[in-house]
Amino acid sequence: MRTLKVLGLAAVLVLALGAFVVRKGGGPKAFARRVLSYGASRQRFAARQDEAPFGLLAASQVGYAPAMVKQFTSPQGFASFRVLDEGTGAVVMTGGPPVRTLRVEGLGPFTEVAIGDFSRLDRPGRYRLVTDRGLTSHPFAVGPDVFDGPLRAVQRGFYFQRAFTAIDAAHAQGPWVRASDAAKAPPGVRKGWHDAGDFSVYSASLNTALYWMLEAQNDFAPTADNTGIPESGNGVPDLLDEARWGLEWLLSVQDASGGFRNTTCQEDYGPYGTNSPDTVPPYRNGEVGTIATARAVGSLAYASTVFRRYDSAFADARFTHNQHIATRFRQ
Ligand SMILES: [Ca+2]
Repeated sequence: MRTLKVLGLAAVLVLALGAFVVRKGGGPKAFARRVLSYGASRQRFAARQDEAPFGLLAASQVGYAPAMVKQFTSPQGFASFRVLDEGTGAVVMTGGPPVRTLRVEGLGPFTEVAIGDFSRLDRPGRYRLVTDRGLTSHPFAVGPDVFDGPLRAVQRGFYFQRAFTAIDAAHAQGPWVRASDAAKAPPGVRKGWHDAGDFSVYSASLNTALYWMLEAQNDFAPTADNTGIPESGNGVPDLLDEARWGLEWLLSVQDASGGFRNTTCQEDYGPYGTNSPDTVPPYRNGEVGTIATARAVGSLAYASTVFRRYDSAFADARFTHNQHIATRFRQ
């Protein structure tokens, strides 16, 4: 009798789970992913705050480095403002009227916003702004390390977008794993980053991302080799490892003419939100194009200067060679 009860309970549970899966869609894999991400979803929901649009002063929630220009935006004018220490409530700075106003569109009833400046606050800490008319900001940080977290998050985002590879549990550091989709790539095509919604790989967005990665490396030379990607710990800054992931796609879509392809794309797309690396059909090669080739030449030339310090063979043998071929294509 007891066994029957347990079996009955199990059957009810299975039916309930089945109904849940059917209702939410996506099958057992998607269901398992939802179960694994339950904790994070709950945490996000608990942190959610519903606020009136433009009901607060807008201060950077990323924070401000001590020496940088620090400004906030107010939906209404003010004669003065104070900066309060978030922990003690003490006034650490007072400021005057807006340094400028700005005409704006698309902000509902607001056609003008006022900009306040508190650049002279350079002591690291956590603060809040209050105007003489009583508007306040969310708390924000001033410190030399305020960009570390967001930078890491952006870099991690590129890792999760990697194409034609598995995202494994060790590096996902969470439930967002998937099997390799390398078998769906056209012959010879490797790596790159999937686009946001349709999972194709595009020359335009990939080269734009490459430019900013190389620019960041060139300007700031971040050395972090521990961001949790498969290439962490190899002695090369992880930002460059990520850039190389995009560059290798670029090199793999050059055809015999020397020109570069526009995309590695899907034949057709399902409705937005329904495409996934698991379900899309195999990819096909996009066309070779003049603009795509010009973009590639620019990226490869820039990359050859940035990579030389770390991998001169990669910089010289591949980039310079491919650049020459592509230059001939353009002529
Ligand atoms: Ca590395």
